[in-house]
Amino acid sequence: MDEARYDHHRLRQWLTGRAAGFTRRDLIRLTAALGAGSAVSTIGAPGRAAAGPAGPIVKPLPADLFTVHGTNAEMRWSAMRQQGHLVPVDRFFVRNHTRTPILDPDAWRLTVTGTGLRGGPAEFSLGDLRRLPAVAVTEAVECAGNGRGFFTTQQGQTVSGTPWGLGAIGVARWRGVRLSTVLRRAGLSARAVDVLPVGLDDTFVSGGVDLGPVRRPLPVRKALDDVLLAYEMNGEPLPADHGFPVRLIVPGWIGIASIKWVGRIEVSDTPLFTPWNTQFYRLFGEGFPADGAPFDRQVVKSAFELDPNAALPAGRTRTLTGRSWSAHGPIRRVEVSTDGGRHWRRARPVGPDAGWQRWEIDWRPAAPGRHELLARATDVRGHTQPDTAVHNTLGYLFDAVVRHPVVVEA
Ligand SMILES: Nc1nc2c(c(=O)[nH]1)N[C@H]1C(S)=C(S)[C@@H](COP(=O)(O)O)O[C@H]1N2
Ligand SMILES: [Mo]
Repeated sequence: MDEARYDHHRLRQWLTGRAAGFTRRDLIRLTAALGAGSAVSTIGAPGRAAAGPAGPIVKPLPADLFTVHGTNAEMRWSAMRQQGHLVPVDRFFVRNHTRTPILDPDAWRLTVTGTGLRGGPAEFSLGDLRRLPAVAVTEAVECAGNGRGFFTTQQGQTVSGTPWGLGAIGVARWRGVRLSTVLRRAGLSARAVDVLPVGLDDTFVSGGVDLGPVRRPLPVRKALDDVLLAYEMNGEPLPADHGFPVRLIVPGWIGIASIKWVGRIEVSDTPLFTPWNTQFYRLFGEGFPADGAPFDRQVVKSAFELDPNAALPAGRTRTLTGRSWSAHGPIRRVEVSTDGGRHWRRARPVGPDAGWQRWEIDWRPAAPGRHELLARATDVRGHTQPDTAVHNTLGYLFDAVVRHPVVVEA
């Protein structure tokens, strides 16, 4: 079964009450009464250190590297111009529902529990995980709402959520243990269908309702495929803001799947529901089902390594650089327009395609004034960035070509 079909199947089970006798009304009632969803129990704070950080994010957020949106920090694309393939930690975007918790790695434990195990709960220390076979991957983490701001600024539409530009993505080298290795050691049963990683950060309160800890179920098929429990990022221990001591990395899927500060994993023989796969991270609005359309994967996007309204000198050749990416496979082609979309030229690929494809193209702007740069990528499966993204009320999956303004100076 593919991802969308699985989600449909899961939703049908839920609607017909086969999800452990747990209905949508139960979810709403429980959420209101207990301040938690179905899978929440006592997720105390084992390993949580006494004092938290002063702000929601621990690392410095200098204005030349980040744009801050509340508890989140977006990478400025100009900060990647002189960089290699990977995004250094000092400029990697941060998406926090609440705030970065400071966890004690010695006290930290990963507990694996649930009806999808053959036996009782299993527990792993950080040392236990480090002794298991390690794998490393170069993968993107990208927020489902990356580019959301362009629904408004470029398409004149209303959406809710953080008004990200294109900087809610980063590519890093992640090292850790396969989730499949840990689940099998924990005694995974053949009847398991869903895997629910639960974060150790504060519970998330939305509209006055405590929705419990950040958590979103994964089908067991994905969990056993290519998901990592990562404890290193770019060759260093995971930084606090990115999930120390251990986070999930779920290749190709929207950022919310890659739960940070994971403390517990519930494995279930019935489908699981949380606000993060029912209320959020579904496509709502005109043309979508009332329950919302499910999605897990990212779409094709491109960005120039320039600030909006960057100043470029007239009459001098400039190498424009950028990156394009798709969750459906490598990028096959990137076309760039320097005249607002009238003419297109092929950009030159630079380096490997892993997480994203870097590219460059020369441009000699003749006339001073305002110009619009456009980059449009096509992936190996033939997905090309459209002129307009499909509107949805929560502003996910903005894949349209972004019109990037620059000012050419005499
Ligand atoms: N526990 C926990 N995990 C989380 C989140 C969170 O707030 N809490 N945010 C999610 C979202 S929405 C995204 S886009 C990614 C962001 O990862 P980063 O902050 O390392 O860039 O983490 C995901 N994992
Ligand atoms: Mo996200």
